[in-house]
Amino acid sequence: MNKEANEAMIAKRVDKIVSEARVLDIHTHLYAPAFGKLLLWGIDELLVYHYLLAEAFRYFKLPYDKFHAMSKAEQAELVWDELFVKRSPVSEACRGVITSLNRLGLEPRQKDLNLLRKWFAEQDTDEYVSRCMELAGVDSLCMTNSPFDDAERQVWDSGFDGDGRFVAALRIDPLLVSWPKTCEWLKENGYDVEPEINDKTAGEVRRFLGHWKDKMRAEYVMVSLPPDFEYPSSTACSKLIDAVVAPFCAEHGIPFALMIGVKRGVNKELKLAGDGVGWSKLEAVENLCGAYPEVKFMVTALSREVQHTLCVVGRKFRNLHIFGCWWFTNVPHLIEEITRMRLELLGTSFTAQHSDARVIDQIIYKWDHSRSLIAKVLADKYIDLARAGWEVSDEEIKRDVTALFGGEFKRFAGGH
Ligand code: RAT
Ligand code: ZN
Repeated sequence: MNKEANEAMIAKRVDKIVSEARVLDIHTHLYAPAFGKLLLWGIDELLVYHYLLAEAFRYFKLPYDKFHAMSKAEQAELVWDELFVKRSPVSEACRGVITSLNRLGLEPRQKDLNLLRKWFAEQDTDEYVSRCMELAGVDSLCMTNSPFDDAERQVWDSGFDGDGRFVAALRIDPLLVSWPKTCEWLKENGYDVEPEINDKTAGEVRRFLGHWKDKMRAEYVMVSLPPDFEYPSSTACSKLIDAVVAPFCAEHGIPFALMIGVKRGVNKELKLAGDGVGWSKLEAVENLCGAYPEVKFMVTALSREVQHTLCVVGRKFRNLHIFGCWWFTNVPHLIEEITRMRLELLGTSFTAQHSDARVIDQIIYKWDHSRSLIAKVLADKYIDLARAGWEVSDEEIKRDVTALFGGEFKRFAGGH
């Protein structure tokens, strides 16, 4: 085979292997069917996704509160009209709706949404979840589980038996970002804590985390943090990491995931869609990884500008696992750029993507779109290797893709 034909063949082989690879989606906001209404799906949920609302509000003329007071169906109709009828749905979040509908066998060009609504209403929840997971090639996925959320806590307290496809992750934002309020809440809920983070308080907060880790069978602890997060520092967040979270994660051997760079509430009128981004100080990650070599840290960063620095930090610390193209970086040109950069600096020792899906149907598009970009970048890398004198086999490609799609996370979290 001549060189060009061989290279075209490599690209084809990679594309096939990546498109068939099974995924462990390590960060979503999805719930197992047993969580009832907390599991979101269907056309209205797809259209009121906060990624789409941020775009639709650029055209809406009505006051924010008027929109928020509308029913979900009415909101979905407004979004559909502005983003899909009056304009072409070229943005990543809009295209995602089209991909998901299309892969479900539905015609996306609808005059009104009622036909689609009728179809979704006829689906059996459990079968539908399995179908979305099958179409996305997702074997299992991590939820985001907050013990501070009343609705969610009720499900855990009423005895959720577990669902092998849905893995729990213990989310602790209120603990680290609003300590005074959370301290009060813990007190009201039977924990003997004080505003000052002394030994007794730290022990009680660790007891709280232990209770929820065991109840949820959580596989990691996670938090999202602002761009100005610093460690070490005199903040309650930094003190709680030292006194509670790091020792807790070390004792139980579970990772601590930090999602860094979100500026919450840049425009509060937009509610969930109103968060922004800022450049983060990744010295905090260097300091944490250096201070706690026995703790497994997972990090994703929200701004494009710090992705290179994050890769370099990853090269320095083996107790750091870098994952996903998060939120505003989950767009094609950045997935391609970031994945390429990571492969060049870290080999295959990272998790290429997580979906961050909030609506189960979204896993179809999120994984479809990411797979084709990851395949493209990987093919380039194997072609470069072939040019250097190393022909990769199908088995080797499969091994590498498995690593990028959850295998490396398992190795890192499992410690073998
Ligand atoms: O991507 C999102 O949906 C964001 O709203 C956030 O949930 C973010 O992913 C997070 O986990 O904080
Ligand atoms: Zn998320």
